[in-house]
Amino acid sequence: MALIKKVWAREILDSRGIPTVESYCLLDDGRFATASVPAGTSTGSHEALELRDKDQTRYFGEGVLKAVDNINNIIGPVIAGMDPLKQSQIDQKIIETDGTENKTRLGANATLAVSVAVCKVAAVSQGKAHYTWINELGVEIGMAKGVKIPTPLMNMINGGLHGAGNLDFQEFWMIPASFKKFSEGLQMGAEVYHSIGQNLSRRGAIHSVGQEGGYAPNLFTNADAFEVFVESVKQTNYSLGRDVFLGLDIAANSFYKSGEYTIRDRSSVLSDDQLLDYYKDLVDNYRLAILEDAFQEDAWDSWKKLYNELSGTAIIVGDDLLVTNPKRVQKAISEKACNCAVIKPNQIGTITETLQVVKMVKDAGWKVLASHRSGETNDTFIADFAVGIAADYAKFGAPARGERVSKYNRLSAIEIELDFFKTQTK
Ligand code: 2PG
Ligand code: MG
Repeated sequence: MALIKKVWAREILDSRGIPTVESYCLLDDGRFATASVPAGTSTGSHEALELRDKDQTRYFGEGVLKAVDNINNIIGPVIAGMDPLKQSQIDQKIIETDGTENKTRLGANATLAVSVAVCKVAAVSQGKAHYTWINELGVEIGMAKGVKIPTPLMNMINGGLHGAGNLDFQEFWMIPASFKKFSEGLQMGAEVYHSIGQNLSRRGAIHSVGQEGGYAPNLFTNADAFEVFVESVKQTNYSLGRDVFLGLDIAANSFYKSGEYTIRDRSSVLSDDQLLDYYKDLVDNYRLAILEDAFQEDAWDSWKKLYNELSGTAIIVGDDLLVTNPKRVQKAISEKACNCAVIKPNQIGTITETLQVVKMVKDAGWKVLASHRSGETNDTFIADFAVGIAADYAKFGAPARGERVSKYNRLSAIEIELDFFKTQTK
């Protein structure tokens, strides 16, 4: 079996024009794989550390040369000679070499770039698809065998830290429901996306796009964005509440300050209870099916209340609350704070740790939502990862912009591949 010969890295740019890490893993039989890591804009404060140079003479301090250096001079030499099929041993070695709770020595951007490159090269060297190998790694730690194409949550309107500054909620998703094949769901998303674009043009609402390719319109309130959404769906062949549903990543951290939430739909600031009442109205009025990060990341009591009152009607998702961290996920399971977890490998820093969190989430009977970041590259690994862990949902942004559609298109390719193999085994 081929062993790891050399690992190296370089600094590249992500979709926001901000540096990120790309790594390269070479085996002694000449096979290799590269991996690049995404980065968040609205990051949770409990995420593993993304190491930035803070050298103000380069990229306003956002360079990642230290992380690159950590791969070239620390992680690479430590895992050279190891068997790439031993993902958990390699990740364990990286975790021990880092030796900190939150990857503060090496940087989660360095550790994940290597962990993913190893995972990919292991798949390549066995002639397996990435998603197949990821599923096998999951089975190794006790997850069920079997892959699945997730339902896409397509981000049509961008606000919050991803938008142009005039909507508080970060992501307004269209969730296809009446599709049989993933490719049909994707088509529904693209059609609704164009309908929203035309609608915004008619209203004269500026519709440049935000960080994830959704429109970043010039509207007055968050409720206006819902109205545009509803009208736009009516102009397609689909009906809201039957063919498509709406969902939100509220990313409430971004409009929370000192115990209060400020949104432009209300003239005065809102307490947690008032915000919860507002959400109840939204769920009733707009058929909201999924709500992510409805409260700020440490408001555990409000999360529990939200779960109690709305989990019968909508799926309650934690992202900044959970940050793909086993301790926070365990707490949320015991305290009944949500019933779906966003899974972002770069929030924790290795593939093995991410899989362990996925297992924990599934064992609790929760839904799994595999997610990209707002700062992306054209690496499509997260699409394979979503299929390999049999995620229920995946969000890769709008059905537009290269770094977003590359992942949706990868899901369509996997669908064709899976159909082909199904017919072969009949
Ligand atoms: C989120 C993500 C991805 P960011 O909040 O869920 O959509 O945004 O990567 O900026 O944290
Ligand atoms: Mg989020």
